[in-house]
Amino acid sequence: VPVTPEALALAAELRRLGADAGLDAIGFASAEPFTETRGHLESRKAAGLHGGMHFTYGDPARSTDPARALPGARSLVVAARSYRKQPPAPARRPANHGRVAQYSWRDEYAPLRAGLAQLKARLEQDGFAAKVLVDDNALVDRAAAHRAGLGWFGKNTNLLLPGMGSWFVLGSVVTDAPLPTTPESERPPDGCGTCTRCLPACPTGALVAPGVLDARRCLAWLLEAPGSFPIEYREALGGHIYGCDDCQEACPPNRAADRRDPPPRAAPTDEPWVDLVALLDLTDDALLRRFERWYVPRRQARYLRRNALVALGNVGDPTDPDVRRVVDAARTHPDAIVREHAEWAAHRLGLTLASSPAP
Ligand code: B12
Ligand code: SF4
Ligand code: SF4
Repeated sequence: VPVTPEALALAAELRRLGADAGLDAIGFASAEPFTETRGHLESRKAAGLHGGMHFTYGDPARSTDPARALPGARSLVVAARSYRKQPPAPARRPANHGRVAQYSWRDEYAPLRAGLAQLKARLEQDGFAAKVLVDDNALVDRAAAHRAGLGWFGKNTNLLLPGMGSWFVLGSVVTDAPLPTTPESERPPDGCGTCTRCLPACPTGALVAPGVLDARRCLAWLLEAPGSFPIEYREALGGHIYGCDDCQEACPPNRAADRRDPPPRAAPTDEPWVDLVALLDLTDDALLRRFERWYVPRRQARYLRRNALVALGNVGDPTDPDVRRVVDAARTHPDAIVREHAEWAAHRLGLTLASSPAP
């Protein structure tokens, strides 16, 4: 499609608008189906690497075809928004606390969505149809960002932006507007080179080959998956309670970006740590309200308890009477899943049941 001066002017204006709305990088891509990514989704699903995840794996044909989300789709305006922050004090884990991945210290998707909504409104002003898709099962965000020239696929499967690293959330506006797209020759080249640091940095070996993640082992997924937490990965969970950043923290381009351009300080309302004892003390209703922003399997509080018990088993202080109390209480919980993970935690902490008679 020939690029008209109007399309170029509109693209320039969208870039300006996006920058003003706090979007760190913007690129344009054609809305043709992502055939290669569809192949990746289908072959990985066939090999079981999706570990039962639905998301984009539920209907790969749909999630790789933007026209399914917006009939007549021609272009994607793809944006990245940084969520990197310097941890607030204390920088080290407080006693009996679990660790939250940086993308969840606050709602990072809302400001990304708001920025993209401004671009959508500008497109609609010219009579085009437009739809915002952020972390939605209808679009493969990393593949869109890659096609729009925002970055390269790291061996940890994250999309890295040249000079800026991978601490970004990604989203798009899909539109029927004809916009200039980034030609393949202008996309950033692979920036990993010979580095392979992320592969051994994964505590469960979930990066089974460069660029290939086995969700059955990925802690970020296991914390979101229903059922029992696989026993073989419980110790590896350490203190993680939501998400996992290990393969990004090990990544040299992320470290270099932080040195060059130190991130802003976290706000007092950011939540890098969660008090696991306080969590286990909440009622089911209060638990689900308190962690409303998190993806909790089937919105069942039992899974928050399960995760907290495994994390507490790993990082809890067995001499703390409150730790003993919540673990003991969970050992007699009516839910068998909670009981089983409490037994594991008690064993790992070397606790005997307070209420059981002395041998
Ligand atoms: C399902 C999902 C997950 C799953 C599976 C992740 C995965 N790697 O597949 C789980 C729950 C584990 C997960 C975890 C995380 N996720 Co997630 N997740 C998604 C979701 C919903 C779909 C991703 C998807 O379709 N994966 C399918 C596979 C096929 O894609 P892929 O892994 O990206 O694979 C590409 C590479 O493998 C590459 N490739 C293929 N062959 C080869 C070979 C080589 C050598 C190389 C280098 C690459 C390569 O091509 C593939 C694409 O075609 C998206 C949102 C969305 N709608 O897109 C967010 C998304 C990918 N997640 C995101 C984030 C932030 C995370 C976490 C960092 C959160 C956390 N701290 O816990 C972790 C990172 C874990 C990791 N190493 O990927 C961001 C990614 C931001 C970025 N800069 O890349 C997204 C885009 C959400 C968003 N809108 O911002 N996530
Ligand atoms: S998010 Fe954690 S568990 Fe998942 S691949 Fe990265 S390091 Fe491994
Ligand atoms: S750690 Fe190295 S190999 Fe892994 S994504 Fe970062 S640069 Fe690429």
